Amino acid sequence: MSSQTAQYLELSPEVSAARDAGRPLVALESTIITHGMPYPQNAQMAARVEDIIREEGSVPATIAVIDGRIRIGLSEAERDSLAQTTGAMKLSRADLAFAVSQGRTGGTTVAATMIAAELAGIQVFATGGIGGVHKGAETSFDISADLDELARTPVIVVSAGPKAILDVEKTLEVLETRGVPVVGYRTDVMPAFWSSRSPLPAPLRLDGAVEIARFHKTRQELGIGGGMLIANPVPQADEIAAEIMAEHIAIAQDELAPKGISGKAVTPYLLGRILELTEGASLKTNIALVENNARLAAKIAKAL
Ligand code: PSU
Ligand code: MN
Repeated sequence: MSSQTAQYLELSPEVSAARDAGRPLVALESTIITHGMPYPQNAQMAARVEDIIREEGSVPATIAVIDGRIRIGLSEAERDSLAQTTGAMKLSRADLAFAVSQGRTGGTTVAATMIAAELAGIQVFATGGIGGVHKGAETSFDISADLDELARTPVIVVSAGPKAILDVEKTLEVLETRGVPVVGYRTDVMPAFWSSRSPLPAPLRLDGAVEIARFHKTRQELGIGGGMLIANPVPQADEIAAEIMAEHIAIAQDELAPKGISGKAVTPYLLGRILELTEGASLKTNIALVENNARLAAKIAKAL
């Protein structure tokens, strides 16, 4: 990392020591904390996910922008305070540097977390679900910057698939066009975030962390840039059936236009509304799938 870049990054003592010792690191995002879940479940989820990564023998690095500093690894107090911050920005590639230059605080989306992870030399990142092509994108043009980031930044993103609020079929088409491998973990079909299965085939399949690490290494050695998306199904014990979720998603989706909700507000609105419609069940499943992704990401980091 150049000193020009380093001046903006602040590594926690735990992350810094892990880097010096060459220990495996796993990045975690923070938009899921600031915009994806309510308090206090967001804070509890963020703490638990870090513990899971430590239990698996890797070191967690929760990434966020706090008062204009790109923070790689947060203390418990900082994480908890971020979880209660109202008015945090939702940062992607377009506005990460804006927040830094203006001394602002924000949660980093998948795209912004990938950028920061790469700057810090972290190759694996666990989240819930990535952003993608929204339903109705043919008129709204709403396609998440997460997809372009996967195409350009060499980080492995472990997810439960694109969020099921999206047009998953179109999301897969864009990922293919941009040259992003989508790997089903121990599955031939794409998971659907809250549900373990969708009708769509997974483009590729691997059954172990070592195989995923080998695939990533091979891509790098061949000079094929960019990241990859791992689609890790939510454990069946925690899933909600896709047919049930489809009804809730349709209700929430139909409220967007009348309420004038667009742009960055779409995903947080849909997740919040679906939480209400499922009386909290969607949040329980969301937490379970993030934990499941953290466990796999820690294993991949070790394998690398
Ligand atoms: N995974 C979750 N909940 C979330 C997100 C991921 O379980 O809230 C966040 C990620 O930060 C992702 C963002 O990058 O949602 C997508 O937002 P958009 O659709 O506006 O690009
Ligand atoms: Mn969008």
